[in-house]
Amino acid sequence: MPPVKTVHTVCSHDCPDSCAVLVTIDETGRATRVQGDPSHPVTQGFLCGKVAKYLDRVYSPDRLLYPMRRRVGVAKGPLPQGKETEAFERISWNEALDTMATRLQKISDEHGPESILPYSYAGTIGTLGYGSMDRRFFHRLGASQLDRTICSTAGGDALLAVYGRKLGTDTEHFRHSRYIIAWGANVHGNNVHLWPIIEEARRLGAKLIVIDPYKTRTAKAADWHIAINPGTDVALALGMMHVILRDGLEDADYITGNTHGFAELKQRAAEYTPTRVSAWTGIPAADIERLAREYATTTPAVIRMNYGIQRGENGGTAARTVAMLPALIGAWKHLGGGLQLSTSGAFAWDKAAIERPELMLASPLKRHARIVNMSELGHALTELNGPPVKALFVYNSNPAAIAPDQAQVLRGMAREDLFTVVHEQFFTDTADYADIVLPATTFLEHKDIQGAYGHYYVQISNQAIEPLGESRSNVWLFSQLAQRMGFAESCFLDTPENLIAQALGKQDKWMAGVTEETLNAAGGRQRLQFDSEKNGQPFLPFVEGPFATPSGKVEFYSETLGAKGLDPLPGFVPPAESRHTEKAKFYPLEFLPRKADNYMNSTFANLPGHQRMEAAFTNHLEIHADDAMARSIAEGDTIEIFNDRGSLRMTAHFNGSLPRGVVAGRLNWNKLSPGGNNVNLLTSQRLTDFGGGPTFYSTLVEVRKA
Ligand SMILES: Nc1nc2c(c(=O)[nH]1)N[C@H]1C(S)=C(S)[C@@H](COP(=O)(O)OP(=O)(O)OC[C@H]3O[C@@H](n4cnc5c(=O)[nH]c(N)nc54)[C@H](O)[C@@H]3O)O[C@H]1N2
Ligand SMILES: Nc1nc2c(c(=O)[nH]1)N[C@H]1C(S)=C(S)[C@@H](COP(=O)(O)OP(=O)(O)OC[C@H]3O[C@@H](n4cnc5c(=O)[nH]c(N)nc54)[C@H](O)[C@@H]3O)O[C@H]1N2
Ligand code: SF4
Ligand SMILES: [Mo]
Repeated sequence: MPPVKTVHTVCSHDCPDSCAVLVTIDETGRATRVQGDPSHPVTQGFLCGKVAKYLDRVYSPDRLLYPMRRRVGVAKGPLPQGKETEAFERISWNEALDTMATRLQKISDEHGPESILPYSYAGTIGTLGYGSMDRRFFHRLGASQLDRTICSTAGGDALLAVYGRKLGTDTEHFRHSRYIIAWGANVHGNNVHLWPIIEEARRLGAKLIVIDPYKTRTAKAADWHIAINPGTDVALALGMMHVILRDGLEDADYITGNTHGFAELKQRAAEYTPTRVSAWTGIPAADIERLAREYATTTPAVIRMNYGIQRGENGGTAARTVAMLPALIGAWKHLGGGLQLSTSGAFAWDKAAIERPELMLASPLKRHARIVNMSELGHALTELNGPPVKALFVYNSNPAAIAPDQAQVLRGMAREDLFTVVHEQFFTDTADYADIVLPATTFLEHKDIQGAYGHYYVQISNQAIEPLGESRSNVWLFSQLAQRMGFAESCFLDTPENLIAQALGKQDKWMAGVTEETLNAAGGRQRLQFDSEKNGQPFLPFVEGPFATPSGKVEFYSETLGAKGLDPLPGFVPPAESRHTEKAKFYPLEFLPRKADNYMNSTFANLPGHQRMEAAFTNHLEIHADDAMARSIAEGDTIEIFNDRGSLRMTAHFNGSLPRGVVAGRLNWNKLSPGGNNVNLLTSQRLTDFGGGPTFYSTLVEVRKA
């Protein structure tokens, strides 16, 4: 059948790229093709392997299509894949909404509204789907507030401490770079649209350096892979500063004009000689010297720091220290120089208008509700008092699989006195613990508007097809539920169109004039309107001040962090779970519980096509041959990997991806893992030094033959 229309949507998965996706619809209203929009300057008409197969996900026979209720007498806990519905019975949306309204009201009356905990993250990063009507609903209810720390707050707070705003070198400018460092950034796996731009720069002579303990596909393709010991980036960055300052390679003009605390930083960096830094990082001193000198003398130099380096115990400081490097050498002055962690701070959504925090004052609490850190979910469900959590409302997330210290999380979710609702596209590990499951739409089935954390375009994502079955969007769900609960405020009647208009309402000058209509007229996408570009000059985010920090300068020294009892200067503290500490006597291997290249965190792990692409790594433990031999482990052996928190069975592989002392496994669904747990059984709830983030990559383990 000939296509009847093509609709502009945006991939809403939690990925820096926010690809423009064109969906072809046939006469029956069915989507027949998804393809990248070739006119998008960054995403350039191609989709990653995960989303190129997106129709497999949308039309999967396993889609959750109807509201369901747990059958009486069926205990909460893991269900075999494909058999989940046997534990549930189908109900109507009416009944689901009534049941939820009644239960939530009762729990609120008996235990206080803060005993209700929403749990959501970035199943969709669409502005409405990520946080709008849902926030209004939970605020009005007086539910606990969720601190959404699970991914990026350590690095985000680091960037704010140094520069005051989450901006970075424009992705498109990487093509002008001559020295590109991918620092804790798996570009090929997690940010693939930067890759062709890096390749373009390399054709013009740029060098690519990858700093990562793991030999990623990115590292394999690089000019130089530096396999750093996990958790030691602070030391490496200070060692580079040591060399740069010792040899006078800093940019004195930029430093004098734009920075705060240089003298103190210089004194601190003097302590970090390449020899000392080498002992911590495992990088030869000569390589530290070379890296520092090449970085400081090749112009333009850019760092793609991604969130990998901030997932350890000193992750806030790691991101903060690396972020200072471009200021030290004045890299921000050059087209193609600088650093990118996230571009999200450029999109000035009117969050207050779409989330309405003042609704908390209209709740029975009459005040702002307590804040619960999502990275401590296990603790929240089993140990928190005043009041204890009695209802858990999950959407946009699969905490049974992705939250750290899984044994405690699952113990909490298994509580029969906990009322759990899960709004999902599939029967995830979390849905197995639900009292009520609700079917959610995919980005093809609802409208949204989206920025990005890896480029500077705002995009409209139009609804391409009708919702499958009785699936409904996040906005619809929380609007309906609010009405069931009798919340009279008119904001609960807002449509997606109203919400989009409100999100754009503040009209920050970079977004001024952007509306749903202008976006559609422009083919679905508009570039942010940077002042310099209006004058024909490139957008160089931190070329000059004033900066949005307390001093108005780039802060090498932070009084703000000092006032919180933290070191105002960067300094290296080895993670408690690392080879440098006592605990390593018992658990001598550093474990990287990684993301899968072919899944998106736990998303896609249940789809056969994606499983085939990922098969070479699924439930594998990657280990150095010497570490394996020392434990009498042969290639392909079933091993047990364990620490105080739990034990997993995996298959050992020596593929040269890791240095001695470091092992790696990948995220999967629990119910698809032997033994019923994934790598997060081994991770801890310890938080990062600042930013309240999780510390997945600071995990010590031991391995033995099973
Ligand atoms: N294919 C795919 N793409 C994804 C995702 C996915 O799951 N799969 N997830 C998405 C999400 S939610 C995010 S936040 C982004 C994240 O994208 P990235 O920030 O790239 O995330 P990670 O894969 O966690 O970490 C990047 C690299 O850091 C390395 N690393 C670990 N510890 C250290 C360390 O101590 N020092 C250094 N220098 N490197 C270290 C890891 O080995 C890894 O290769 O990717 C997004 N894109
Ligand atoms: N060991 C280890 N653990 C990790 C990480 C790691 O690298 N290693 N990475 C961490 C990071 S960076 C992150 S960001 C988190 C991610 O953790 P989560 O945000 O929980 O991410 P996903 O596992 O992708 O689960 C998202 C779920 O949302 C659902 N969903 C998608 N769209 C919608 C929608 O519109 N509405 C609703 N209601 N649901 C929707 C999807 O079906 C999916 O099941 O995981 C963290 N956990
Ligand atoms: S997951 Fe990332 S790379 Fe893949 S289509 Fe979505 S935005 Fe693009
Ligand atoms: Mo993330």
